[in-house]
Amino acid sequence: MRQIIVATHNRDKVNEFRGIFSDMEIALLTLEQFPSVGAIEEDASTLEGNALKKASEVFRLTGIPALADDTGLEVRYLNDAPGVFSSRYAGVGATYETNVRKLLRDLNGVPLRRRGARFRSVLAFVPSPEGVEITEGSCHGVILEQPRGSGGFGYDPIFLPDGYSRTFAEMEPDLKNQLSHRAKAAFEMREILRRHSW
Ligand code: ITT
Repeated sequence: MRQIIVATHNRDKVNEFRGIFSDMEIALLTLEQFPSVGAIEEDASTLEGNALKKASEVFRLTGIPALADDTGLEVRYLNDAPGVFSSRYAGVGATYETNVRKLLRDLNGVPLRRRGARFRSVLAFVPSPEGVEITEGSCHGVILEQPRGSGGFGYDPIFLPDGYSRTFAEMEPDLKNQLSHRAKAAFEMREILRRHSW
């Protein structure tokens, strides 16, 4: 079976990729199986730059075709912040909870109609030094005033996708995996993976 290594240290992302690619004949390896691959600094100024850096570095270190994801939550009222800084919005040592709390503080008193936001995921697939593939997906919604639900991860409890009455943290994982930013970018990537032989 063909193998891909998912170039992330985030287990929640790995779980989602397992769901999204479950019907494909591809074995997904993770960085847990390659402890020598340490943290990769995300110092690019764009999601594209960081995704490409993570995938290229993991491919270079393991020799296995690598798939990376860089995701940002862009809040219109905050001029698209936290964006590329979504994982460290609350500063050094930020957690999902402290990031959510900071975002709710920054939006304190802002009415729902002005709390529009979108998640944006960029995926980079590096199967060889020359063959780089990039896909992107986004999902629009609003940032609620209070967290709701215990599923998902990150900002999911405060993100209500447009057209739905449940937050990403309140819906079944399968539903998030059909309509999310990551799912859309991954569906496009599936077509690319089908065409590739390695
Ligand atoms: P890697 O770089 O190792 O992949 P990371 O957690 O640092 O892991 P990102 O920089 O792409 O990954 O993610 C930014 C943050 O955005 C992440 O830490 C979560 O807090 C949040 N996030 C990403 N995807 C999300 C999703 O589908 N739902 C909710 N929050 C998400």
